[in-house]
Amino acid sequence: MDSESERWTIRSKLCFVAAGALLTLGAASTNLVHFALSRSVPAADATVTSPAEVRLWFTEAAEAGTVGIRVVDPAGAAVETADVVQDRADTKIYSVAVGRRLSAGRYTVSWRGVGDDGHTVQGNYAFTVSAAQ
Ligand SMILES: [Cu+2]
Repeated sequence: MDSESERWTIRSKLCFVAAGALLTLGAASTNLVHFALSRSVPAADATVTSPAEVRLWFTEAAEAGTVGIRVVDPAGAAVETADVVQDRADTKIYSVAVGRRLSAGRYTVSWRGVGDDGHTVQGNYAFTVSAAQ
């Protein structure tokens, strides 16, 4: 784990701890819901043909320049992707074009971003590229 991801992890944990404390105090409101992933294409755990892009819908627009999207192949190697693009019509949507046709197997998408509360949030999910294409 490089120091960059370590920092994400530590900050995310702090974020969850802070939110837990606030919820305990009965201060729950939608403002306390962190920046999060709401939907994706390919969807989590979906089986698809090789996607031309990975598109993520977040619960809010992230702070400028903070969204990272990485795709990792079944062997654990990074798949080459283009720069992250924020959708102009819906600023909560971010995508990356996939640089090559993906062979069959299970791929992991790792994402991160900084929301309104200034906390870095990260997550990951997997999808499968089918052999029959
Ligand atoms: Cu937070």
